[in-house]
Amino acid sequence: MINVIGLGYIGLPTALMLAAHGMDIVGTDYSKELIDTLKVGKTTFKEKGIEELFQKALDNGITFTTEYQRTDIYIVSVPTPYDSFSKKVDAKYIEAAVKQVLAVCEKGATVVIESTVSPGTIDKYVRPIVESAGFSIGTDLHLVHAPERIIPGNMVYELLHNNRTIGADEREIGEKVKKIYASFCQGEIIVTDIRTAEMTKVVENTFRDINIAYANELAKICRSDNMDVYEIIRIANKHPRVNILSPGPGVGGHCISVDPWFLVGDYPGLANIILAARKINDSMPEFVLERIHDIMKEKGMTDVRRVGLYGLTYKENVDDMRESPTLQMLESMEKHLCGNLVKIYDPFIVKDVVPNQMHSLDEFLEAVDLVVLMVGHNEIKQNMKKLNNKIVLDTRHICELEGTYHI
Ligand code: SAJ
Repeated sequence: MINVIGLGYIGLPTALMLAAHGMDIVGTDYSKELIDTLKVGKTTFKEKGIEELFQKALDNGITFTTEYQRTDIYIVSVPTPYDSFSKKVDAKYIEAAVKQVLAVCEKGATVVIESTVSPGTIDKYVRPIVESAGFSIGTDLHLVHAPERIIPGNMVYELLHNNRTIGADEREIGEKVKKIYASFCQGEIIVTDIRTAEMTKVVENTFRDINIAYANELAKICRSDNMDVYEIIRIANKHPRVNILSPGPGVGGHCISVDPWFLVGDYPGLANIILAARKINDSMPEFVLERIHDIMKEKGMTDVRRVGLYGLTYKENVDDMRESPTLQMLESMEKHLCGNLVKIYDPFIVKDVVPNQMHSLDEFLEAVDLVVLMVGHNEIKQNMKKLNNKIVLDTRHICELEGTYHI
């Protein structure tokens, strides 16, 4: 039996996928509310293909509980925030999970950490907990790092098809865990040591952050000299070795906007491009605010209550708001005492989470003159014509209506 600990955006699909492929799975989460929801077969977030996967997993006997189980394999998938002061990984949730595993596990158990961690975290934070509980690593307990790589919005497909990394300092344990993931993963599974796996995962997300920062910096450069950044990127990308990403209102989500900080925190003075990229990406919400200000001035608009932000999530077609650029913009507007005046709408966020949240696209459009497209949800792409008589600031390059402003 495998006990999957932490049933969020990564833990749940992983548990379901393993169960759907014949593994004996029990999922554990500290939230009773979440467990009660899962027990009745309901998903807690929207994701393509997850409902079918859930059904298969239920058919194969997956169970959910708030209790840690006595078993020989644990997969830990809990959040790893960063300490905003030191910029280092905050391993408190991993530490808490490992302590609870140690309280119930058999000697000889394997603990697989899926959560993203900075290089050296498992050695620095997990090893001492295990050893002080009287377990000897390598005999009484085996440690593995198997970082996930799936992209929200296409998780089920990517779980099946992406290549994976398994980090284990004991080769045979790495091979044993590889077999578990190979039950569903059709990609290549590379076994390496723990520290290399930790570093590789952080490096992947940092690579993307730096590439997005380049696109964002180009957007600022082009804006300053009245050039069309999208046309420039489109043409540059015709070069066989150039592939510039898309500028946007900032980098959100709990991965790409967080993981590069681990390298900045751990390697001060060395992680220079990485730090510069973070700063550029973090400056984008403020840049969008400046654009709104300029457009309002140009159009003679004075009432900020007629400004509407479309999209609260960190990217298109997901319901995840963590580190979302829209929330960062609202926070910044709060400082100028106008954060509670603008109108907000997102079809993926039905609960009221910010002031002036509208509940349908029509209600939203009725209430505003300037629409700022923060996210490219399919809903807005399909209804673009409804923006015909609006002033539109498109931060995602999805609107082709004449007169549209861009970042
Ligand atoms: N973004 C841009 N321009 C782009 C691409 C993205 O502004 O050209 C923005 C998005 O709008 C979003 C943010 O960047 O706000 C991040 O979105 P994303 O789609 O690039 O990535 P995530 O955070 O959803 O998922 C990433 C993925 N990592 C990489 O592609 C290297 C995924 O594979 C990881 O599993 C995931 O992080 C994770 O959990 O670590």
